Amino acid sequence: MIEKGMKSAFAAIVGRPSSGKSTLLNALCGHKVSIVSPIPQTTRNQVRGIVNRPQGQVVFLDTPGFHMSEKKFNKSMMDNVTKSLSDADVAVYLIDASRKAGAEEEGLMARLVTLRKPLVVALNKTELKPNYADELEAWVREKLSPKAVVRISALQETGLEAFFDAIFANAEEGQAFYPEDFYTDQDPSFRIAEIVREQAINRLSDEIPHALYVEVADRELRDAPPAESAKPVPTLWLRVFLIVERESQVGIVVGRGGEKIKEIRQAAQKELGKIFTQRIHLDLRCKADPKWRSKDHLIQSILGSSQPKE
Ligand SMILES: Nc1nc2c(ncn2[C@@H]2O[C@H](COP(=O)(O)OP(=O)(O)OP(=O)(O)O)[C@@H](O)[C@H]2O)c(=O)[nH]1
Ligand SMILES: [Mg+2]
Repeated sequence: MIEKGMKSAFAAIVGRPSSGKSTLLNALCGHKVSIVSPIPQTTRNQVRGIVNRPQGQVVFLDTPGFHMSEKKFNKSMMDNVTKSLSDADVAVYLIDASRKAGAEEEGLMARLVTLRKPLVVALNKTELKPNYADELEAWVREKLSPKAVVRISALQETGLEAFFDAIFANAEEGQAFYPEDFYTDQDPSFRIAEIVREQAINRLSDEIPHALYVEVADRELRDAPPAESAKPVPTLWLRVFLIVERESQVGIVVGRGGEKIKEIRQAAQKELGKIFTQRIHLDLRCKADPKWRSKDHLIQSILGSSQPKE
């Protein structure tokens, strides 16, 4: 039964790479749901974040940054944008207001023009100076006739109340999709792989962040051997691989004397400790899988659903 006046909606957040979609999702949910980095094309999957408010429930869908590319992997990533737009009741177009609109903006706009769904535009990074919010707002109002345009800073968490009001104003009355205590529905292995990937890409540069995927090879809950007179500690044992495209990249990820991979492992272990209640034991290794980005079965498994399999 639908409680009177309660609303619910799926809202897809789309925008070009690095416009701040994942930062916004995390700010809306109040939890780290989606990984963030300064490197474009960080998000590869549809990642769901659930928000419960007095007005009802919104399931936000984070998506990969929209960009034009002929590469197989990138094209499949863009299928996740298309799927999210089709799953959504409301579309959110997030624009980095500290930059002028470019070709990617035009390409995305061409898709949004034909979308028969309510559209809310959020101009992000508005705390930066100078910014192009005024001209971007005039441009989107003319081209897309959005239901609302709001100015926000996902990083500083400003403008979010007006943003929520715009979303709920365009949501229908309906039942919650998830229980109230859920803030995401990600499969635990997906979440672990993403946290490890985030800590790795934030410590690597050049082509490596894009040449990387993460595989959780083993995940087991065990009682760690009790220390003298202490109770056994529930521990999540993880064996995880950082997989790159070339043998020469393995050396870079591992670093001199194994320093780099140790740094990644320690940082990932700390981040995972914030999410899981168990103690984390992370065994992290790196290997190469040449040309993985053009292998269909891998693309499918890496870019497939972030939710548990039925
Ligand atoms: N100054 C400022 N930086 C922001 C803001 N929002 C996000 N950022 C930064 O922008 C960079 C990209 O943020 P993400 O949230 O990863 O961007 P994204 O749109 O999810 O990127 P992709 O997943 O690659 O498409 C990070 O360095 C963020 O800290 C903001 O409101 N102000
Ligand atoms: Mg992202």
